[in-house]
Amino acid sequence: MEIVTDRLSKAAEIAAFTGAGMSAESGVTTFRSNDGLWAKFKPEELASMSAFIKNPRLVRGWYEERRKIVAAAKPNAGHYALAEMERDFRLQTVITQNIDNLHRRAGSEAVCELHGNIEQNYCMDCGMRYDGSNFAVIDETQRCTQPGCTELVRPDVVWFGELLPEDEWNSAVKAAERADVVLSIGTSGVVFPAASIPQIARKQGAYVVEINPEATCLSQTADAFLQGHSGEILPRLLEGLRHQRQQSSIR
Ligand code: BV8
Ligand code: ZN
Repeated sequence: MEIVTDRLSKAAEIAAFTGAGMSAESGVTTFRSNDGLWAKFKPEELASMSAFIKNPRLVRGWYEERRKIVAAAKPNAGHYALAEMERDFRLQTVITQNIDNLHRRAGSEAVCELHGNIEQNYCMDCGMRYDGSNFAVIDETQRCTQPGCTELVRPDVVWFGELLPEDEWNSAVKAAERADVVLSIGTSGVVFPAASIPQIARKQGAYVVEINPEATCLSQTADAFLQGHSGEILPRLLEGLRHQRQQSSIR
């Protein structure tokens, strides 16, 4: 832990790359651990355009259920630690695969949402946005209510087989290429191209730290592996940074 804190205190730029494990302690189930969301369904069955066209009601029901879990969830100590690292230290960007908005709700400002945001929806034809309160206007058929438009309204998330939003992806790659240290937190590193972010950073000489209770396919290429829960490890790293700053100000 000390070596990592030391690296973080010396870094000119830090980036965080987060996955579903980041939100596990907020009660938002992950995708691949045994109680994960996918455990009940196969990803292509639900998080894909073909699944949505085939059975919009099933896919909408799944997102409705997850939206409720996310709405009831609160950012955990890990989210708040990253927000404070952005405010008081040199964390430049949070690159997240998560669609639960918990980083922003914890106060992080520079957030790249690679896979979209579950609280946002849009009409597949006219593009009309249905976010938050006005989402309720869509009746059971979940069709657009704009005059003359009857197209389906879909969640503003990236489904399997869909391209990631270009701006988000480009800013994420830029942040990874500039970072001296990357914290890869709570991700199994299975979903691409997002999972290539730590490698992109490493190729530019970044020091990559993995934070996860279990080893993953990213572990071999990480420079440090902090085994444990992000809600517990990130506040300790923040504490260490504060302590180092205090020490250097006394000297
Ligand atoms: C695309 C939004 C281009 C929807 C999601 C190579 C290159 C490019 C593409 C591919 C490729 N190989 C395969 C592909 C196709 C595919 C893919 O990667 N498939 C996988 C399954 C093999 N990729 C795509 O389709 C992507 N698009 O490639 O476009 C293209 C387009 C057209 C034609 C050709 C090419 C789009 C992928 C986006 C899918 N959308 N989410 C929704 O959420 O409903 S992905 C979904 O998985 C979530 O975003 C999730 O975040 C993400 C990744 O999972 P993780 O975050 O890692 O979560 P997981 O549960 O797996 O792991 C949690 C970890 O946390 C575990 O390790 C656990 O130990 C740990 N943990 C648990 N508790 C804690 C903890 N860690 C810390 N603290 C704790 N307390
Ligand atoms: Zn429309």
